[in-house]
Amino acid sequence: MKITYILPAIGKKKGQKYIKTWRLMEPLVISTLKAMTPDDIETEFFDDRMELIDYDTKTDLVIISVEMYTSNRAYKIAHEFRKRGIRVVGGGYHPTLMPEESLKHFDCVVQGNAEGFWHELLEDAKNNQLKKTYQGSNGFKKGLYPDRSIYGDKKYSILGLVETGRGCVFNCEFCTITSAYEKKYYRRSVEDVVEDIKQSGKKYFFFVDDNIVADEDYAIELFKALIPLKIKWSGQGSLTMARNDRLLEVMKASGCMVILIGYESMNVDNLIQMGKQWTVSMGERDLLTEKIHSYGIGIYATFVFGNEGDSHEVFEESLAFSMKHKFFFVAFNHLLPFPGTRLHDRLIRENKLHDNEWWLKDGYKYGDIPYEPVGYTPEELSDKCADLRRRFFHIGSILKRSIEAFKRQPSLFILFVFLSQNLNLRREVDEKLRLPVGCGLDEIPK
Ligand code: B12
Ligand code: SF4
Repeated sequence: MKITYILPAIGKKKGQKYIKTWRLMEPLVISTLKAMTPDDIETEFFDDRMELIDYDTKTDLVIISVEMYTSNRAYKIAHEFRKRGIRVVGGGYHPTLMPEESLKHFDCVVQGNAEGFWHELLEDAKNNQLKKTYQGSNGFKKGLYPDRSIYGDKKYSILGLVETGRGCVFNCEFCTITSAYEKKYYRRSVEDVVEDIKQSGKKYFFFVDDNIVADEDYAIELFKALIPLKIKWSGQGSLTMARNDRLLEVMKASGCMVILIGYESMNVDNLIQMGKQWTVSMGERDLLTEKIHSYGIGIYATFVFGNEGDSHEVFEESLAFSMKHKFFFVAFNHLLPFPGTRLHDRLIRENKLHDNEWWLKDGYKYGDIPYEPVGYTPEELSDKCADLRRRFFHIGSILKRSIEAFKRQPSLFILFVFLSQNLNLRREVDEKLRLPVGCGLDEIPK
């Protein structure tokens, strides 16, 4: 039997074969699935973000990993294969949260993590008895490490992606993770994380956990175990980490360069509405931010706009706060009602969505706002976010912040990361904006 893995792109501009960008991150989901696949099954992989898919490839089963943004395109890709008589399995966050929609487009839909059923699914496929749905369990499988040989000669960024935990104990209204993992957090054993890092042969890592400090005792144990490996890493975590000096100390010692923190909003009412009031009180924000910087750790700050309390001042305050702290990177995102989240349900109840299934709408573009925000038109909200990004990633701002970045972490390597990635994010502001989500597959040879 032969299986073909596919990682779909969000969409491509008309006539565009590839998404132009800096080296893309490796797709950990594909190497994780490959690691569980027995050797007697032949495999191949198309990364739709950087190459054309061969729809006429000789294969028995197509495996597509689907996110909300890639769902529309994934369905079109699935259709092309099914037209050729090939069975297609869809899994990932979107099918997990939207199984009924996904079943309209795939022969088989899987929910949750593949570890629980992957062998059963492959056996069923071999015996022509593929079921319509499979339900995964959400924890880790002991001793399972990604098999990166599936990437072949595709050129990805030097960062190795590694999981240390799955899910999150918090319950923010807009968040897919908490919906998919039902507010639970699953830890991976420290030995497995260390072994994964060793096997990758890499030096620089991105820990993909949504909140790497969700369990502070575990995080301390993990960071201590990373120290002898002498790696450099970045990850994501909540600002609450700054209340724990011991945690920051071992985090830095373990090689943490940059940590992504979701500040989300400068407006407390917005935080309450998001279910994120647990973060910190407003006065504490500056102190905790400075504390993290004082340990020589850079911050990638993210904000979200489109909540009811987002007056003009909130936009400006967020930019001023970001410039004051001279963050390593920022993301000024617009609030998006991802399907399967409490936010999506609320906006439906309040009759604010332009289309309940907005992500499938033809003509929907990256950056479009699919609801009526309070106080702005959807276009104004989208433009305001783009404007903040352009100002933060202005050359003058990059240069000013680079001096501070170097003072905090006096290393030429980190300065290189800072400059190259800030320039990359600057370019991406306009490159990604208005990318047609799930656009037609006009690159398929007729
Ligand atoms: C790394 C990452 C990125 C990287 C991309 C890396 C890459 N090459 O894939 C970068 C930084 C570029 C990125 C960008 C974005 N990301 Co991102 N990203 C992640 C992150 C942190 C880790 C993904 C990962 O590798 N997980 C580890 C793998 C092993 O887990 P997994 O994907 O869940 O796969 C398991 C199961 O789901 C299942 N499974 C998955 N697919 C399939 C398929 C089949 C057939 C089967 C059987 C099983 C199966 O089995 C796997 C093993 O158990 C996740 C959050 C997270 N913790 O997962 C967000 C996440 C996937 N990203 C998200 C978003 C929104 C984005 C952006 C849109 C952000 C933005 N505003 O621009 C962009 C667009 C990405 C795109 N598709 O082009 C959302 C998606 C939400 C949704 N409903 O779809 C997530 C969930 C974050 C969040 N908190 O909401 N991202
Ligand atoms: S803290 Fe982050 S991962 Fe956890 S529920 Fe909130 S947004 Fe989601």
